[in-house]
Amino acid sequence: MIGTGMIGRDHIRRVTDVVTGAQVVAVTDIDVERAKEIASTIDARVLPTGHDVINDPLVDAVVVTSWGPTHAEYVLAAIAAGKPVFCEKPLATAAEDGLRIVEAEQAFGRRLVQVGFMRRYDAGYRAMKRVIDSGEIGAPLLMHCVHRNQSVPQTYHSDMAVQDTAVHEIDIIRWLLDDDIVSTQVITPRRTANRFGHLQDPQVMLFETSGGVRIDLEVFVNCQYGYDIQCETVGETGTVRLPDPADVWLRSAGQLRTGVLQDWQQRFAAAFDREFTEWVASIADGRLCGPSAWDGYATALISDATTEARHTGRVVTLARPDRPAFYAT
Ligand code: NAD
Ligand code: ISE
Repeated sequence: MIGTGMIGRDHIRRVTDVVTGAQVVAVTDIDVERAKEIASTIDARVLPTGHDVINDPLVDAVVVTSWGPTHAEYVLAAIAAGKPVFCEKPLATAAEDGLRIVEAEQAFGRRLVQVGFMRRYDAGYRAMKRVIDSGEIGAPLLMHCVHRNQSVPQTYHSDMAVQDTAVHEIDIIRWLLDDDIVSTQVITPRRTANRFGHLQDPQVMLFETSGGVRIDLEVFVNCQYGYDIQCETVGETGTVRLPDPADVWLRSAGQLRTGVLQDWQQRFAAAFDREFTEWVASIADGRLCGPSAWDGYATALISDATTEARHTGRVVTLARPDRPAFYAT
């Protein structure tokens, strides 16, 4: 495990307590005390750097949960070592690094990389995909998406609204519609007072796929009230939308109310568990089948174009990249 911050610790707990067939044997973090603290609870070794973890003879597979800009370096090193690597999103914070990864993996000759797009393992998104694929709502025409976080730290900057946050929607849109985004635009409304001064929050992103589906996405990462993910697909003869996470309905003091989840750990806990269980099983089978380096690269292309769209205020178009046969699903 490279990076023992919030999600690193959550995945360490998952590998240790939930998944069978895997054990965390080595961890690292540039914050050594943080790495030592978690290592002491699971009897793992603390190694000086990510490269020491990757090249350690006891390490069969690598999980990268450090900050986004460090991902590509570690994924490339894992490919060079011939070891399967699970990389949290984003695979790369610049598309040229994503391209280097897909080229290195193809040169190696076998899939080694899986990207942490866990929404593909969420029961609600899976049900939505079944409905779309069944043709029950006719051809999809529009999607309305909302991605709200309660708050973000000062280190979160405006480009992260797409690189770190909207990248989840970019991936799930590609997966749900089996299509790519070829046009992107960003609209910047009045900023919330509940943000650090440097941040544009909220942002509205407008995408179009090569098949002409139009998508609006609200990214609002300081919404205060909770963690709220919404998605509705509008087709020719019907619509399908994500269910809200189940919670009890409370009738009390003249009110009827229910709770809103507060963070991604709660909202996607079951999806993360399934993602890791299937990833470990696929390594044992010798056949990785989850979100690929190509998915990571394709999302980075759209993410870069969206960043350009916000910086220039223009609509940015991009060509649909040709997926190599190596990444055929
Ligand atoms: P975090 O800041 O809590 O943790 C990141 C950790 O990485 C820190 O402990 C930091 O010291 C360490 N680190 C940074 N550079 C390093 C390096 N070169 N080598 C080793 N350690 C290094 O951040 P987080 O919230 O845990 O996010 C980590 C990654 O996981 C990000 O890419 C983020 O986008 C992703 N993430 C994904 C989801 C999801 O829903 N799938 C949720 C949260 C985070
Ligand atoms: C974080 O890294 C995640 O991946 C969360 O799912 C997302 O909601 C949040 O905005 C990101 O910063």
